Amino acid sequence: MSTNAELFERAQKHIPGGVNSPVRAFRSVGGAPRFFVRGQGARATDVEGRQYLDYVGSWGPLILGHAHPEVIEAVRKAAADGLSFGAPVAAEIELAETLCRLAPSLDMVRLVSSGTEATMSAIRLARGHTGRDLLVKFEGCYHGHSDSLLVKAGSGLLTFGNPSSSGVPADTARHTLVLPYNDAAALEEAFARQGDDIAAIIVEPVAGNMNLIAPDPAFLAAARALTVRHGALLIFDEVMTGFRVALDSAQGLFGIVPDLSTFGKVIGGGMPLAAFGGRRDIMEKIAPLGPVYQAGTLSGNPVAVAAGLATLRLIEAPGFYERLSARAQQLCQGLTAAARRHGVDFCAQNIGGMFGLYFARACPDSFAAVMRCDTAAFGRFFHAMLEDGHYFAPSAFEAGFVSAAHSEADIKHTIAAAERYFAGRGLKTED
Ligand code: HOZ
Repeated sequence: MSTNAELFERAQKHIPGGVNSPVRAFRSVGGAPRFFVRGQGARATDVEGRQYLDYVGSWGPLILGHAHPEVIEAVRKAAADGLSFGAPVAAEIELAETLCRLAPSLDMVRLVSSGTEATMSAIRLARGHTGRDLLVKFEGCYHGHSDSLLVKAGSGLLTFGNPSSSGVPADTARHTLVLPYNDAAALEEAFARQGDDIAAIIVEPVAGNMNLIAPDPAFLAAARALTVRHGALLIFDEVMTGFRVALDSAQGLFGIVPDLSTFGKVIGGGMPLAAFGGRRDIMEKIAPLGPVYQAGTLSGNPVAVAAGLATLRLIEAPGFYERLSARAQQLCQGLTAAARRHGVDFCAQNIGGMFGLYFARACPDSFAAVMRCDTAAFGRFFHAMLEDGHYFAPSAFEAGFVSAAHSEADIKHTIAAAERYFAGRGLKTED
């Protein structure tokens, strides 16, 4: 049997950095990534046979935990009937109908295979619809890895301190205007200056790729009002928040109806599936109805659609989000209280089933504030918890996730481990 370290060494010979997505590489916390062999409920087991309570959940999709029997059964059944047709299947309609019924802004949706495809296509559509090029995004927000979006982005780019990717043509980057998150005044100024050239604002309605930053309601309201006033579109990137913070997603939770939205993660139940959608008059601009082109061989893949439908059916159960939120809140309040008892500058907060952990006295409300958190203290905490069997995201700039499979006892177990750590290491962050 190979160890994690051995597999990591082998992986690096033929896979850049040994991983197929940079934030998995443990670079900012050090050490070898865990190579997982199986997951069940709230727990995942690595190649060395060590079991972890999993607070990453595949970076969000696993809202029901690992290998939920109904999801696995749906996948098994769909797979037995054929993996792909490159032609329509009836289940795609059911998924589109379900998404449109649950998310307030959706009249129509197009299914794709990844969040990156969804955001890239939504932006092309916004540009095609408005006939404008300029896109507004916010510093620290991450919307996948298409060219216009890799400017001052979050997630792996922030984790590795290189927030704008090389390889993006300057001519593309100049069409992206980057503003501070949660700053309604900066948004007002930008629209006063260039409002009639702006095709769209794209925003994570809860920022989840620079750790978790809760939105200021006035900021989201300004984004909505300004886009309406200037004939631009508002795109909510709900790849992370969709069906994660509430059954009607962040747009329902905050009562703001965007023109276009993107979804991923939860809607695929762990399979590669994402979507973009919105107002009918805009969505009808997509080929074959309109001039904006978008396509994909595996779009609407029947196995992924089956996993998504099974997941969506289960999260519609009454009380599902109340229980999920209560678990995430139990974790955040418990960790914060444990840290405070031992004089550690730490806090945590959740919105629905997603949460943020910060080595700081107060939960940050901006990119600048999150950058002041103590990342070295996070790294030490991360490794201590990992050693004890609690798997958090290997970066101080990613949100965490709780699933319906996490029990009250699981959360207590994690809080108790953190308390032991805080008791032994009453680290104070520097002012
Ligand atoms: N974009 C994801 C984090 N926000 C990471 C995806 C992955 O590494 O799997």
